[in-house]
Amino acid sequence: MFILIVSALFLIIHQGQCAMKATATLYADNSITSYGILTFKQENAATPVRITGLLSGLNASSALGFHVHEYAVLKSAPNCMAAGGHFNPYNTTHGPRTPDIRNRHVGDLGNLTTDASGNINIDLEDSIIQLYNATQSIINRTIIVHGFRDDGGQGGFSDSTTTGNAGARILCGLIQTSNALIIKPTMFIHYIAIMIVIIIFF
Ligand SMILES: [Cu+2]
Repeated sequence: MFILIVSALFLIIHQGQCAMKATATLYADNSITSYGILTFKQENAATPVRITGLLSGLNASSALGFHVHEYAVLKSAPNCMAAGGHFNPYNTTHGPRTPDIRNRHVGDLGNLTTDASGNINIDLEDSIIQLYNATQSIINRTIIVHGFRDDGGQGGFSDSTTTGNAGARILCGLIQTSNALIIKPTMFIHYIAIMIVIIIFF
């Protein structure tokens, strides 16, 4: 019983403090061919989301637009068009991956650049997208890699200010939470402290 109470208290205290993690497997449009898996990790709601992963089999030495689009797609053989437009809860103008929300959509993540073999080793951070349950959460939305460079709204094309003139949706994947929260070492210290306090007072 003791343990149950302590565990319940512990979970309440730590809700929102555990790191959150999500993953997305990227497929070619309407295909079951996977091009790699991306991992999204955020320590708490006030820290950036870190995106890591390896994508391969793409055109060599190319900048490819990279965005979170609004709607979910199927986990496998996704129809990338079903993801709708850029995730843009604040109705802002399209822009580059900047910490200034006034000059981008929440889902605007700039470009990925492939190496000479057509691979991308992704490791980037963004301070606007969220994994926590907020207006900016990207969970159950779709990550998309486009065929061309995102001009960040500056290209002067008719779709520069909406999509960055990034071209076709070549890869997409549903962003899903990973079931396990990441337990930090400090949480055990808090757990033991709560146990001691309860034992002393009861
Ligand atoms: Cu896009």
